[in-house]
Amino acid sequence: MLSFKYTYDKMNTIDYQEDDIIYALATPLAPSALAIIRISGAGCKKLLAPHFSKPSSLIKGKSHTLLHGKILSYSKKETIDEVLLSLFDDKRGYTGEESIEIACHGSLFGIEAIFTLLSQIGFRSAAPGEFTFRAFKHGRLDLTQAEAVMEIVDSHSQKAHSLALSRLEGDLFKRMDYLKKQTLQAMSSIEVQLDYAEDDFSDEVVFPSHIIREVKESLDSLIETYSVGKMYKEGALVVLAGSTNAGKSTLFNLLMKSERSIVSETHGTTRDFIEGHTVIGGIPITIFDTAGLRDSSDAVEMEGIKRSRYLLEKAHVIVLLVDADEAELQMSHHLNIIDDPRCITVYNKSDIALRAIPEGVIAISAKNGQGFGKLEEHILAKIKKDMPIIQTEALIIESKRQHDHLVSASSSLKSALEMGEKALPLDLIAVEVQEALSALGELTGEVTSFDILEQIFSGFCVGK
Ligand SMILES: Nc1nc2c(ncn2[C@@H]2O[C@H](COP(=O)(O)OP(=O)(O)O)[C@@H](O)[C@H]2O)c(=O)[nH]1
Ligand SMILES: [Mg+2]
Repeated sequence: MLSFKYTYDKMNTIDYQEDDIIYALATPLAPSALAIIRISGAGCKKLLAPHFSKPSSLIKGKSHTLLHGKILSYSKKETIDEVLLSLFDDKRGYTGEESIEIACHGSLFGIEAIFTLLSQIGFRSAAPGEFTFRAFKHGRLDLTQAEAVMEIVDSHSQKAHSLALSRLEGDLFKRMDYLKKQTLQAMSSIEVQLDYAEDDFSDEVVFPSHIIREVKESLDSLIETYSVGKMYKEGALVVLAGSTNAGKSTLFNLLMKSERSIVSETHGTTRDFIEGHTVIGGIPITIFDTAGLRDSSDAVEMEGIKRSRYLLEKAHVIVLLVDADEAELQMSHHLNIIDDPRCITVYNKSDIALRAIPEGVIAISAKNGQGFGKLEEHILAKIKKDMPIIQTEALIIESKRQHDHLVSASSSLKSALEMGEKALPLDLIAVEVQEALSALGELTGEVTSFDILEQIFSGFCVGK
């Protein structure tokens, strides 16, 4: 398989065959009912036609239509598979090139056989992200949209998915485009004055601070959304901790909605930690059920406790579970955890508690689910505690690359504003405004080096 680096190197030289026809499996390589093989490049219909049961229908086939038929072997003597082709013309479809999507049966043997045929007729297998790269090259997508494609593929919750989708639809691109135009307007107003000053020796300069301030504020509010976007993308780590038999494994199973962890009256049952995944309030959550924290002479249990402590360090939220009837005693063993701002103390076994549960504490029954909704709300509130409050409809970013360019643009504009206030010469200010423009241009991919492009696209899966 070609690496993307190779592709880019080729592209940098005259050698690059941008009109190479590329192919890749767009669905996972695993036995399944259907699989989709993507093909892109000028002339692909004509080259595939002799190996398709209805060659002229394929050649004449209109964009965005389906064609049912059979893929034939290179010798045309055998049928490889019965397929459905989706056809796209040049400048249409995902890559902006003539392309075909073959929906075939998801047999590994069949897929391999089609791949062999495609190589035999001169197509080459695509590098990771190469389809999206071509879409980017042909101006079908800007860089923020290309990244959104990957973000959609990687999303683990409905919220992360819909945020990425809005970026793919160009919301971020449009916002950036507007801010760039505003910055450019400020830049030209500075430049005009610089030219004018040369002729006229006029020293009455007008620094377009209002535009620059407005752009900077917009950039800053986008920058602020990064921590939120990152949370929706990467999710949060929640660790269940507490004494043995507090009911951590029972709660874990409740959160997982399945009997994943062994629940037992025997103290010290959970030794290794168990990891599970769920979604709370649109945020993907990784939950760890851990070994109960107690002094033990058992080497395996001690190792488990050591791992529990390690996880506690990394957690975004610690749920400290205590048995309602033994709450004070158990809490006295975990004072260091209770004092931690990430900790939520939860009284468990509310269903059988003999003692009155104090007002205001969070009480649940991990066994029958009582209080579970409230607990989820508390977990969510803890996760969001340090996150800025953002309107539900707001545009949110999750890419570190985009974040860093926004920060750099904003800091250049900040310098420009400060220099403006000190009435420093306009040509010095122009340099800062120009820097901001370049950072914004890099963000959308207008002025991005091949190294950066390689880094971005090679993170994609093959077939995207
Ligand atoms: N009645 C009742 N029993 C519970 C509850 N949560 C856990 N248990 C019981 O307490 C025992 C210890 O539970 P487990 O989840 O293994 O505790 P862990 O050691 O903290 O993981 C088991 O017998 C559970 O059935 C609860 O909310 N109510
Ligand atoms: Mg347990």
